[in-house]
Amino acid sequence: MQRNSSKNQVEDLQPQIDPNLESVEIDPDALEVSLPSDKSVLTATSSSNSNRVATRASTLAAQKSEQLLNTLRSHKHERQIIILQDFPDPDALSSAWTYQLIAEQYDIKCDITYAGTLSHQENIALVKLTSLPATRTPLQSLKNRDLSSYKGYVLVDNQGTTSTLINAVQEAGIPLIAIVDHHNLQGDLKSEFVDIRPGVRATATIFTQYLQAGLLQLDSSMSEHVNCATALMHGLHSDTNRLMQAREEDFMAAAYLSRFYDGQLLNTILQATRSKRVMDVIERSLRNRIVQNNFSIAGVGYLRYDDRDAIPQAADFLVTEDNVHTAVVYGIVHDEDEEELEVVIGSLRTNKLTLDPDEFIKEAFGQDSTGRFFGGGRTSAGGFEIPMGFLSGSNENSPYAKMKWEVYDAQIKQKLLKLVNPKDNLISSDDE
Ligand SMILES: [Mn+2]
Repeated sequence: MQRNSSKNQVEDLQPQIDPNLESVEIDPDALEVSLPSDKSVLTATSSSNSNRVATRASTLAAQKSEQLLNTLRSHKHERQIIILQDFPDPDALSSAWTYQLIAEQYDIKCDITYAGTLSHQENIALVKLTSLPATRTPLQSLKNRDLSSYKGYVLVDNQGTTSTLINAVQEAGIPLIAIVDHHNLQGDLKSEFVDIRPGVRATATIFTQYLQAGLLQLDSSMSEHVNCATALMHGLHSDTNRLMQAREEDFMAAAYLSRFYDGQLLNTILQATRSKRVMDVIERSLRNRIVQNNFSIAGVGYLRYDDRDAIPQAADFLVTEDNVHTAVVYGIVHDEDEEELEVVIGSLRTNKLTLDPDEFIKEAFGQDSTGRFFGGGRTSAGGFEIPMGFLSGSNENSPYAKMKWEVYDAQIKQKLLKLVNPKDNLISSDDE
């Protein structure tokens, strides 16, 4: 703890004004609010526990903001690539955008990219309505591209385990500059800047704290800033189940964003409707589900890549059944662009406070031969991806495709039911 240096931190946070750049100025008032003075630290010591926790959290946020600022300063005029999970959600998209806007002040140009699709109707609406600058780059086209212009890559709302682009970027020798996430630690990637805070409910909260620390002065007369604040609000909302699982920090972030975001725009984004194909997958999950010990488990068979997000939506729906606290939905997703690419994708949703989705999924499916887990999670939600490798494709032979599904379906159920069955007592027993 370097609390005694907090005053210096405030000074350090003042960027050197680069005459070539316009808006690098940081508001010292904004800094004062988030950086605890020595006095407030003293007060916290003698006050309640929760205050101390809050102080520690805001000290951490301030320290991280300062570190990020220093990192950006040392990479001025460079080009970076921000890699999101293959199927980015609003939290990832809005956080990446915020990083891009912050970095722009140091003449760092960032391309935001992901390999999969924006399959959730709300995500498509978010990107379209806010003009969010993220583009899809399938693995093959990234490999074909000259990546030498990128002097660094950045991971936001993921730690590389949910992106198929990561290996290509690493093989191109691009260094990892920053990683900002709120999922549990997934591995030991070496990065210049690391801010991984599993206690925070949304990466959007972390980025809002950077804004509050003065890394970027939002201006409500600029539509780009208003749209970005709206996107962050959406990210925060969706990762906290409409704030129902939000903690103090998330509420504080939402309060700050409320000064800038466009409520009407957010409402329009949230009103995006479901496609028929998503409805069909939800219907299949209802038909195929088995309920045991308050777990609802459903395999939905084959899905097109574009409909991948129907899986978490089906899990969201199944968990609303009376007497169900946890739902797991999975299916085989095939990419029509890249014929042979098939992957089992699953989603977990839980209302059970004592069930840790990250632990549950790691326990259920274990690791691959390189030690990488097939999935993980955060509070109340988790997911997994199991590549099908040699068994991918050849589905034009329908008895073969059926057989393949049955094998995967049986294997996944087997692994899940081992944990669901209380006799094995593998899930930490609490109230049972
Ligand atoms: Mn998130």
